[in-house]
Amino acid sequence: MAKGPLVHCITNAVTAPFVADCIAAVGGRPIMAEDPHDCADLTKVADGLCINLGQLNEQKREAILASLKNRGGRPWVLDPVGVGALPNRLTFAQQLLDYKPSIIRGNASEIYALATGKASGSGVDSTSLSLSSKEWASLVSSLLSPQVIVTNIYLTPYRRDAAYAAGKETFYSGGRFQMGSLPGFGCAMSAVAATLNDGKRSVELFSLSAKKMRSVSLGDFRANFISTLAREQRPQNVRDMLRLYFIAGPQDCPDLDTVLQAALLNGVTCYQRREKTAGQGDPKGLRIAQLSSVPLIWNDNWIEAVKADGLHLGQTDGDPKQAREKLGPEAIIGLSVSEPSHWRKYDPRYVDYVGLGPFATTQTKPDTRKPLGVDGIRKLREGYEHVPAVAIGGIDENNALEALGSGVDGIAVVSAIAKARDPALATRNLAALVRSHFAPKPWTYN
Ligand code: 3NM
Repeated sequence: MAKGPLVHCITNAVTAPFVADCIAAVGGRPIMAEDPHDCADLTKVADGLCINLGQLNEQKREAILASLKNRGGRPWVLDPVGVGALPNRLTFAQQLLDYKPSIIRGNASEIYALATGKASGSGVDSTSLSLSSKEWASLVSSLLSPQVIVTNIYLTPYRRDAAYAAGKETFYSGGRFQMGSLPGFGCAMSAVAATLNDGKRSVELFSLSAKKMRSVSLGDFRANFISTLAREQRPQNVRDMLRLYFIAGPQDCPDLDTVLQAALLNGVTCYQRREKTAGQGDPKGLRIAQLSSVPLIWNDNWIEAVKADGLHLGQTDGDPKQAREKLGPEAIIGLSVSEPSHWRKYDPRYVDYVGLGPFATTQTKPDTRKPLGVDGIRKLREGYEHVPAVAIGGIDENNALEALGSGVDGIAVVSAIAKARDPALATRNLAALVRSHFAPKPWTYN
């Protein structure tokens, strides 16, 4: 997907291209700067930071410290490559713990060394350690990081990875043998964790993707893995995009440019341009939308959609298959669904999400049907709960949480922002409601 998080990754040359491709596959934009001056500047604008100690040298140490000293409160991931075998790296990695990594990802030998100060590995690979689950939990909690991922924590009876997060341990089957034989999968898992700001999701994605690749040979494994990873993560990225979906065109408010700027700066996660009359020029606001990090989707305008991030189709707006062929695999394609028969046009190969509505009475689109409410949305979605979906129609600050209670991934609004007396405030209030609905439950370490 376009316009994902900018992820600064200091990593090793052996795996850098693969790591960069994996960041891109899950929707991020990789930047692998290593000059200490670049690192200091970059850390201020990057959304994610991954520090990997592979091929450590003097300049890299300086670059790493410049990044960490300038990162402000931004989360960062530590990948202590090779500390199980190399005392020099281990000392440095232990110093880096003072900068409080949000996520640490390493193999069993590396995490063991980092937590105990004792070397245990034979290289950058993992050595089998016969620690009990309880011993691991205690070692990991001494690192005081919100999430710790240990790959190859148990090599027998089969390879397993573990995530320690929210005071809990979760195991994942650790993928195909190729992931152990080819270098780069651990480094890539750390970088994906930095992109998604979630180590647990990263290890889960690697496990899911590897399971889908049973018959791939060693030589083709990396390339296939990148495609599989992208396919696995895409629906989640679409869901994140749907959280607060703003739709508007010149017909919805006299000063659309100003409203759009307010919406983009205050928390909308997607903007759909919906013009009742085509060809209304290229106003300033639209250019801002193109430049912003928020995806821009056109409603039924195939020509403009080519230059944007995607297209939304009503039931009478044309064929999703043709849209996919024309716009390509990266484009985000949405479809309106208001009654069960409308699912006939839905095909997961072509459509990324659906808009379900109207949720409540709306003045904005006069030809809508009877409002569906929570029960109607649930019923309409039966059998299609896995499809990313946004509720639309008559949603504002008063009923946003009710609409989200129907199980959708987000809310789409026109008038709640476009006609608000203070569009910036209305956006902030709606964004806060959406965040409160999707906020992870609080947790503490045992
Ligand atoms: N589609 P407001 S309702 C564009 O039910 C649109 O498919 C709908 O505007 C549908 O947020 C709608 O101002 C208008 O109610 C939503």
